[in-house]
Amino acid sequence: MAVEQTLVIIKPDGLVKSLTGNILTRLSEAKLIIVGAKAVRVSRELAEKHYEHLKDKPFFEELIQYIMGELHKTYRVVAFVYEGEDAIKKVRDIVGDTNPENANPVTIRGAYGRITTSGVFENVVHASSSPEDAEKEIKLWFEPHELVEVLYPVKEVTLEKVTKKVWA
Ligand code: IDP
Ligand code: MG
Repeated sequence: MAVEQTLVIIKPDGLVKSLTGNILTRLSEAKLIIVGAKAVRVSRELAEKHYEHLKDKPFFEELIQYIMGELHKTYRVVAFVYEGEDAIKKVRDIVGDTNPENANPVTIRGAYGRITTSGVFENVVHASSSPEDAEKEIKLWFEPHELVEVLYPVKEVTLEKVTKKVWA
């Protein structure tokens, strides 16, 4: 077994249902460590890149609206990077099947997910499903300085005329 990283996202339905504490408690049973965590307002660009592999599906547009928070009028998600032995499978086992109707009731999705009348799977959490996906997703959602470890090779760039917000 190898040490792996995996991206976990508490989706807007998980936040609306106040499930953050419950989800983190369940994930803690996997004995992994958290190496990154933040609340994110999901842009359309981020949503479309994250779900790029599903862009030809009939539910794609609704899925984008779901992860952006449009369906729940809750425009944020909470993202975590977990690390440890066999992290991807351990987290997926706790999270459960993609379709909440098929998911084992003891899993997070089985307990708290639902299918909307228009057919999108509201399944509370995202979890990476392979090492390749995990790397792609972690690089998409986190910058190197937001993680407590250097997970992937980095390079230094010198930026000129950077405009950013600082505390007034
Ligand atoms: P995963 O989240 O279990 O890895 P993916 O196939 O990567 O599943 O799909 C991403 C998300 O798209 C799912 O979590 C779910 O919200 C939604 N989704 C996937 N397949 C379907 C479907 O057949 N109908 C409706 N929504 C779906
Ligand atoms: Mg997936």
